[in-house]
Amino acid sequence: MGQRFIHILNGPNLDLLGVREPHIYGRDTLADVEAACRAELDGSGVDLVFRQSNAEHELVEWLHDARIGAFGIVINPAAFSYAGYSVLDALKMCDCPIIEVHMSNIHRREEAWRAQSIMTQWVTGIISGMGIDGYVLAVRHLLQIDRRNAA
Ligand code: CA2
Repeated sequence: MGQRFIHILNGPNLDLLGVREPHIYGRDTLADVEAACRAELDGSGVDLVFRQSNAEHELVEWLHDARIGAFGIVINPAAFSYAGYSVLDALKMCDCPIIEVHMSNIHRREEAWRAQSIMTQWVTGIISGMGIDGYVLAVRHLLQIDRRNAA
């Protein structure tokens, strides 16, 4: 069997995780998220591609990469969740399980628009409100699906 990958993609402003609004998003940085996901994958034989961009077209390109190489995708589209139709189209081209993660509970935020992710209609599952644990839980779930499929 060749190399096997989970792709974790992060949208705009998430590079400031741990720096801005810690009361909502916590004090962990995106590097901490990546480390926690790598720890979860340790010994599984699965590799991680972990990326963040503030540019919509980069997420589209990375989803094209994931379409070929990934057996699972975790995506926090951040503000692209609400109007990133090119990201949604690219997600629709991926056949593997896709987990949408939001660190905050988007249904419990002051701004009602945060609850209206256009990605949710397409993704396999959504985790929201569990902080950075949401990423780790998503990775664990994808590994579980993969093990079941292999059995
Ligand atoms: O809860 C999440 O993970 C979000 O996807 C984060 C997005 C926000 O637009 C979504 O409504 C919910 C990005 C928040 C703004 O970027 C920041 C990142 C880190 C710290 C402060 C702001």
